Order: sequence, then C-alpha cells, then structure tokens
Amino acid sequence: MMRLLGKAESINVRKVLWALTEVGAAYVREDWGVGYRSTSEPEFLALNANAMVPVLVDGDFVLWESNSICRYLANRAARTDLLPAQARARADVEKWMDWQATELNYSWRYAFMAIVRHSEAHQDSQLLEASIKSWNNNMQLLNQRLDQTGAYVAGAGFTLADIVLGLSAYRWQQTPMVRPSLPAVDAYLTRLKPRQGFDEFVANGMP
Ligand SMILES: N[C@@H](CCC(=O)N[C@@H](CS)C(=O)NCC(=O)O)C(=O)O
Repeated sequence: MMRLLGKAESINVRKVLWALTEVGAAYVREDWGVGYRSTSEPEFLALNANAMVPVLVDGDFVLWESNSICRYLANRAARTDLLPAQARARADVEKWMDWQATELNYSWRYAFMAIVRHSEAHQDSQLLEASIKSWNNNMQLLNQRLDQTGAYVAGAGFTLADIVLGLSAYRWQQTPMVRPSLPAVDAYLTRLKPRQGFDEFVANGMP
C-alpha cells in the first residue's frame, strides 16, 4: 500500500489526498510536518532532502512535490480524464498546474502568513497590501478563464488542474481580506462540491 507522509492540514498534502480519492487508490497517511514529526528527522530527509511534505512512497519509488505526485497518481491509474495523453490537451492542464505552483502561490504567501497564520515575520503593511493585490489580480485571471470555459480550468472536463486550483480558490475565498466579487470562482467551487473528497479535503474549514 502507498504511504503518504504529511499532515492533513497542509494544502499541498490535501491536493494529494484529493487526487488519491479521485483515482481510488489505497494509502496510509502519516503525520509529518510542523506540529507533528519533524521533517528534519534523518528518516524524513532520506526521502526528501527538501524537508517538505507531502512525500509519496510507492514500493521502492519515492516522490515529492505535490503537483508531481498528483500527475504520478493519474498516470499510474491511467486516468487520462485527469491528465490527458494528447499533447496539447495535456499541456493545457499542466500549464494551469504550473501557474498555480508558481505565480499564484507566490502571490498569496505573504498575505496568508500575515492574515491567517498571524506570523510576526509578515506584518509589513506595504508588503501585505502588495500581496493581497497580486493575489486578487491572479484570482481575477482565474475568474476570466472560468468564465471562458463555463466549467473547469482546462475546459469542459474535470482534471488535475481543478484539484490544485480548487484548493487555491477555496483558500482565497476563506481568507478574511478585501476581495473583489468573482462570480465564476464562486460558481466553480459550487461545481466542485459534489466531487468525492471535496468536503473532506478541500472545503473542510481549513483555508
Ligand atoms: N512545492 C512543495 C511545497 C510543499 C510545502 O510548502 N509544504 C509545507 C506544508 S504546506 C511544509 O512541508 N512545511 C514544512 C513543515 O510542515 O514541516 C509542494 O508543492 O509539494
């Protein structure tokens, strides 16, 4: 059985938990990360020298980076609905996953650490304002894209891009800050709600 190392509160672990549910794979999860076993322990560092969760262990195969793990799980289960085989369709899904992991994630980090985590190291009002602005701008871009497709991020069907961006959209919606009204993002979260795993791993009260 596969092992997933990482605390259930982590947004990156939650991506993998939702992906595991979507593909119907059996797994055991172990609590690692801040508040649990330290990722600095040699046992963990031997699996991921980056000292970050999640890590997936599948037999003698070890993988880290949440989006890569999601892609591996879809490939392993031959789920071309989640990650298409056709080059262009696949590139569209991967583009949005990469955008989430880079542009979108960079934009929210400061604001989230300040507003939700109340981090003392993130209380500069100018940096906070800049982060909120950039986060909202990125979400506006997502809203525009969802307006175009009228359904999911990569088009008419649910894909891995919706796993990673569904979690991101929920975090944005749950963070108490000034937010523009983004009806397509709100409708998107409502559209995702019936999926197995959504209530448990996404809309579970943890931003
Ligand atoms: N790019 C990595 C980021 C992983 C990451 O930031 N993990 C955080 C939790 S969300 C972490 O491990 N923090 C250290 C800890 O909890 O010990 C991924 O997507 O997997």
